[in-house]
Amino acid sequence: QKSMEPEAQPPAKALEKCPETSPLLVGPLRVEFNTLVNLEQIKSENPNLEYGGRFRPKDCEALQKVAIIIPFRNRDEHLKYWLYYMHPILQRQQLDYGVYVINQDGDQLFNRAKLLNIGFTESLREYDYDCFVFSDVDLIPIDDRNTYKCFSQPRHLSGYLDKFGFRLLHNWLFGGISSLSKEQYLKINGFPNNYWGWGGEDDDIANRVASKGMSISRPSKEVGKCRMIKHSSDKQNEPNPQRFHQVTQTKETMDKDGINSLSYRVVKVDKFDLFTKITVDVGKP
Ligand code: UDH
Ligand code: NGS
Repeated sequence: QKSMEPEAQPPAKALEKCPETSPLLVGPLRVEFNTLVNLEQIKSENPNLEYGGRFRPKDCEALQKVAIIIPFRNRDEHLKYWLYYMHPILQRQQLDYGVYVINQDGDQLFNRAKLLNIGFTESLREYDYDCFVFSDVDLIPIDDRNTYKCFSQPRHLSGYLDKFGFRLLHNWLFGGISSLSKEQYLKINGFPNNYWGWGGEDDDIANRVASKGMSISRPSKEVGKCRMIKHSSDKQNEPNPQRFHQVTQTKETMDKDGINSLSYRVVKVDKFDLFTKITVDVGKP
């Protein structure tokens, strides 16, 4: 008599850790922003993504759990390119990752660093991330060996931009794309909340890093090149006239302004196939 028992499954075995260097990497990539991409195409090209823009490797246990935080307002065209290029790269890097687009509601002055603090907080409400990659929406690495993970020091992943002839402007540059472990981020009390408009917030973060005895690490120039999508200036993100003074005050301000003083209101959370969008009210200056 035939048994109705389901076929015996092998006992669930813990996955082995992924290797230090992913065998799936291909190196230099072709990145251009001339042909339009659409979300349906990106979805069908990334069938292994989970809802909300989550992924973990099937065959091994990722070495890091990475939340990717994108400060955002009104850049949907850039976001499509970001998703188109980054999802395949991040999967080849064998990361356990989630993509969080932190969308500033309203039309007050933009506040990049505060949005990044919010991304840190909100992503941790969902999952036990141990590493945070903060990325502008318009930057794409042109080599997949530039891994979106955390290192023993805070890392600047976008030091060599096409718009500067792939030259590093100066050694303390920290804007664009950066990564900090949860521990590194908390050590500097997160990021400043009071840089409204363009500029200086990344210098403040670099000051925080230095004042806690850490340094900025970078990939080699060979691996660290990035392209930026050309665009015109945004509304309500004009250069902040106070930034030159503010960056001289980091040591005095950093202990009271940061993740320990963050306040905001979540307006809406949208879970899309390719990313999680969190719309927030950051207030005004
Ligand atoms: N951002 C938005 N919307 C805005 C402003 C900024 O999404 O309205 C985000 C976006 O992720 C952007 C990042 O914040 O990549 C940083 O914005 P930024 O304006 O500081 O930097 P970006 O590299 O431009 O985009 C630099 C100046 C471009 C002006 C060139 C005109 N001369
Ligand atoms: C510095 C800004 C930084 C900025 C860097 C590069 O001067 O926020 O230029 O900007 N600091 C101040 O203004 C105090 S870039 O030319 O890449 O747009 O990141």
